[in-house]
Amino acid sequence: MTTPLVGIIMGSDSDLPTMEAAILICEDFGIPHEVAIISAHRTPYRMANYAQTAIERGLKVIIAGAGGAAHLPGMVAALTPLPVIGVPVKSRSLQGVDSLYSIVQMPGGIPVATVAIGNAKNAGLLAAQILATSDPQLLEQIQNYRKGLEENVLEKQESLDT
Ligand code: RP5
Repeated sequence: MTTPLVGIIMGSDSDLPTMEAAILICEDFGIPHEVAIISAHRTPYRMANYAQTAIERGLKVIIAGAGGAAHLPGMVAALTPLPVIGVPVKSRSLQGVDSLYSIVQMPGGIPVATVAIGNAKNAGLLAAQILATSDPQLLEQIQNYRKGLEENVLEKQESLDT
């Protein structure tokens, strides 16, 4: 079995539809990953155990999504020196602004790289780019992906011009 390099965790199974985009990026780039529901509030000891054993289990990056009082990314970042990417999940009452503020406002010393509300796709890509700093093959895949983005824009332009 391949050791997961990216841990994709979320506070609730209700976050899964949002976090699917990060899972998809890992699948598309062939990055070994694992997915877990871990709540900072409902399962705090599970969260601590996950974060504290992350390095010894071989993880290189953690993507953590949460909504509302979104403490999961910050608490995990406090418990491991691995890079943590936070995904603010759109909440029912405040549309995810609460999640964004909870995740992005980390105190100096314990960073969480925070993407836009609901943008788990960029979290997956950022994780891939972090891994690509020591993986030339993955770096090439990312460069090809970006070429694809560029070609897509140019094709749209061409169809406007014709
Ligand atoms: C957070 O509370 C989760 O990340 C989720 O976004 C939010 C609501 O959770 P559920 O009530 O849907 O389980 O911990």
